Amino acid sequence: MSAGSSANEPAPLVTAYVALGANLGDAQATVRQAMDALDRLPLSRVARRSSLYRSAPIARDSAGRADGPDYINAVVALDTRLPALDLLDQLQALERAAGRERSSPDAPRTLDLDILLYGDAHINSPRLSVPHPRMAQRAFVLVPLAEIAPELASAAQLAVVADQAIQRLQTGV
Ligand code: PH2
Ligand code: MG
Ligand code: MG
Repeated sequence: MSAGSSANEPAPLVTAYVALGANLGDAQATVRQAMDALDRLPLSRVARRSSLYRSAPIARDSAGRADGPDYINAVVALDTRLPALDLLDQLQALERAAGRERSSPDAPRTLDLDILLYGDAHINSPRLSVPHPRMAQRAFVLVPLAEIAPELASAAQLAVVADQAIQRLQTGV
């Protein structure tokens, strides 16, 4: 039998890293609730959660504009047996349930859930690029990632985004 081909075998367990972001409504509550919702996804468990962080909106490229309130961001490690595109379907369903409208790439959003890493997979499909193509340019991704997985965000990578102001919020009890 070839590896991974049997319908009877469970899919392999992978640690995925998911970035959470919100800047409309009660963003802190939305991000905390989304962490709980991720833990309830089928075949999945949240293994680690970062603190919540606050930062000003950052445009996806120099031509873009990112308006609106400050973002609340966080990163979780998700142990999952969902294939990457099934995980993406689940994340998009959670975004829709939170009232997400897809107007433009940098538009304010009630909830954004991005797959940063899916094990050590490299994925380039029309729907999904992993590792996330912009993660290395964003303090709001690298700083919470470094908190829960320091081996995945080196000091050199963090130094590249050190000019981006980001505030770690006090953890509630
Ligand atoms: N997400 C964006 C665009 N800009 N800026 C911050 N600070 N945090 C985000 O999550 C964010 C952003 C598009 O996904
Ligand atoms: Mg997204
Ligand atoms: Mg995003």
